[in-house]
Amino acid sequence: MTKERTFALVKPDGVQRGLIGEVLSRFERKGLKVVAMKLLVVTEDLAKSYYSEHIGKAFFEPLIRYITSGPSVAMVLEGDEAVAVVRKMMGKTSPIEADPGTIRGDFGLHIGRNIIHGSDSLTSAEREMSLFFSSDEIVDFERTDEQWLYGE
Ligand code: DAT
Ligand code: MG
Repeated sequence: MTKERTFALVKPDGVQRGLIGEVLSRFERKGLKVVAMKLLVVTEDLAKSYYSEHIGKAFFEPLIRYITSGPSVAMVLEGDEAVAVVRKMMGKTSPIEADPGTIRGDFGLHIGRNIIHGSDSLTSAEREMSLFFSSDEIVDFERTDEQWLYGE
């Protein structure tokens, strides 16, 4: 097993549309462990570092306005291959193209309002986790169902 930690964010549209519980519930039922979580309004400075890879693209300014437009819920999820698992559960960037059964495929209609973010690699995960959480806000613990999730 390759235990990983990844970063996910329920974006302001997900919070306003009452989807925090739905999203969290999917991750929990999958077996991913929530090891850090907070509700916050992403500031412009944080948004710009978080999305620095997109500086200069046409959608950058609207993206910054969107992500800072209201509260988001940030979390760190842990589990076997968590980075890839979360990306799969989110679906493609555009909710129009995202498969039914994925979060974006089930709840979105527009690329500029796609409900959730998830890190795309372990390197991004490390970077994003440290932008949103201090190390003492990420908690090591065992979930009692782990032996049933992973076997021997
Ligand atoms: P993802 O969120 O799937 O990792 P990304 O990192 O390429 O996608 O882009 C970050 C966010 O920027 C994405 O969730 C929504 C927005 N975005 C990306 N491409 C876009 C586009 N062509 N038009 C409008 N918004 C876009
Ligand atoms: Mg991305």
